[in-house]
Amino acid sequence: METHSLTNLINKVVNKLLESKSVVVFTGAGVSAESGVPTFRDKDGLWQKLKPEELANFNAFMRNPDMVTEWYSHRRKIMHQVQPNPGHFAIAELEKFFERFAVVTQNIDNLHQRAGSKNVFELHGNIERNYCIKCKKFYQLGDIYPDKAIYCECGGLIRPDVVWFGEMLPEDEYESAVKASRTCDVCFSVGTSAVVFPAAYIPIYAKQSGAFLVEINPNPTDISSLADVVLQGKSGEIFPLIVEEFKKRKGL
Ligand code: BV8
Ligand code: ZN
Repeated sequence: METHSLTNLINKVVNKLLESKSVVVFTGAGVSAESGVPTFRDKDGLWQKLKPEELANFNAFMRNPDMVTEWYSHRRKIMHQVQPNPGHFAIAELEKFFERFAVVTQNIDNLHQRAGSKNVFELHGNIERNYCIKCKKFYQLGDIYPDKAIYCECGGLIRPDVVWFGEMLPEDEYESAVKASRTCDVCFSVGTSAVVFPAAYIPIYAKQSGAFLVEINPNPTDISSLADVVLQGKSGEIFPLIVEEFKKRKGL
């Protein structure tokens, strides 16, 4: 990890990108912070001062389906009111220049897809999808935001299709993400505290497989010491600078 000026570090990253064929962008809640979506562990935190582990888990849901259903409705409402930010758009733009490019996100907010990213692996699910815990029937709630538990015609409780603590990640998404991380030339870790596993293995596998690891985060994290370059700052400000310099160097 070097402590040159931001410009030097961005040039270092762009030099690497120019000689690369395959890129992975691993993202967490921080990439959506500038869109107005609250992160988990920053000071502004959640809607209630409960820990995510207390709300984002199956037992909490079975104990209090009304509260957890209302919490997800509240978060879905925010996600419907916000827009992707320049960081999401810059990631979507960079994808166009690489035949092998994957966004591996821990976010459930759909903002990467809304910004135009094509190859997105959602390791923790997507808040727009819901399903009945009994018959597994899928439901799209669209613009209804139930403030208490909702039930399927079979009588089963309907839950969000997100990965709660203690739950397995979607196998195919995770497998594809691990494969991409093991074969990429450059891996970005953007807006994540990298404390939740197994998702946080992605940048570690990339580094272990010889990728150039770039962290973009205003604060230090558990993987900062692993990164080849740490760009300290907001992703909505930094990622567009990287793409701008990259396009300039390609004469675009
Ligand atoms: C699993 C989805 C086991 C729902 C989330 C005991 C029992 C079981 C498992 C465990 C256990 N103890 C530990 C574990 C493992 C556990 C875990 O890792 N716990 C941690 C807390 C220690 N993991 C699990 O339980 C996983 N499953 O292990 O299953 C198993 C194994 C085999 C068979 C069966 C079961 C499942 C984990 C998934 C949990 N679901 N969310 C929802 O969203 O509601 S996790 C939640 O935290 C988020 O989804 C997010 O994905 C995750 C990480 O948070 P971040 O995205 O990093 O956000 P955070 O707020 O932390 O950080 C934001 C960062 O952005 C900060 O660094 C900040 O500086 C930065 N930032 C702020 N502004 C900006 C910015 N960066 C850039 N620009 C800005 N503007
Ligand atoms: Zn059902």
